[in-house]
Amino acid sequence: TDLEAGLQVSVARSEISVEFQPIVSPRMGQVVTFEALARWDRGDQRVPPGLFIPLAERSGLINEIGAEVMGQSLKHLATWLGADLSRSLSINVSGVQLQEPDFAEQVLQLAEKYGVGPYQLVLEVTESVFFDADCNVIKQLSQLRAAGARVALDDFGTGYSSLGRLQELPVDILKIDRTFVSMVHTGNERLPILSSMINMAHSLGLTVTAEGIETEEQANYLIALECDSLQGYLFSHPEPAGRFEQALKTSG
Ligand code: G
Ligand code: G
Ligand code: NA
Ligand code: MN
Repeated sequence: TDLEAGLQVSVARSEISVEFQPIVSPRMGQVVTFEALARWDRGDQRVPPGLFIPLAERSGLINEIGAEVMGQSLKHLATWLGADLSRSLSINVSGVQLQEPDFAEQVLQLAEKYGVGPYQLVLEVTESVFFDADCNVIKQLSQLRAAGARVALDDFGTGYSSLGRLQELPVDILKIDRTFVSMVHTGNERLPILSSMINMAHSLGLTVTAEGIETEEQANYLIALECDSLQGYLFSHPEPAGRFEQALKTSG
């Protein structure tokens, strides 16, 4: 299609960029890490990732896009580590990338190239990467975890996994999907599903991040449930790296 041809051209010209969204600690809102998010500006129009990522997955371009995102992200992380702006980075990984037999090796080599420790990386995957029970997916994730990287289960609660199945998955962090967070509003005081998810995750030894925090009320609610970190427009929209580096300079 036209969009697919356009994406191919943009990838070849290295026109895919990356924005970063802070993930903060409940204590004083300190930034603990950033999530890297791919951006495609087609001329002066930004194509949403929800549109071009699935397209890239079908055409196989996702491998090149993933490598580009990983390279740009690690380069920024390397400078941020030096300036103590962030100690780690979360990167979204598609199930298609995890089907490559040398995916883990490539990530570890890139990390080494930029002087980043594997333990400073979080790979975000969705439940769907586990559906096919592809041995290679588990193998790649296990290799990364053995090297010290962490795996986050993204958009949790929107797929088909039960809380019970969590136990079997090779993950370290649970990211609660923003549809659950958006249920937190005045007049909706009791949300047993949220506390169940967080308690279950904690009892399995996982760390919990809540996505899509837009109000103080939502932040306070999730903090009261002992959520470990928070992400959302309340703290910051995704922004180009320069925006955070600027803030670092002005804060001295
Ligand atoms: O940034 P935004 O909310 O528009 O992202 C929409 C979706 O695109 C999210 O589900 C996000 O995980 C996905 N996405 C964004 N960047 C990347 C990327 O670099 N790789 C993959 N695989 N998915 C991404
Ligand atoms: O699927 P994933 O969790 O990777 O999606 C991340 C996307 O969610 C990003 O594209 C980002 O723009 C979007 N996002 C981040 N914070 C918020 C928020 O507080 N509210 C809404 N509606 N979207 C958010
Ligand atoms: Na994601
Ligand atoms: Mn995410």
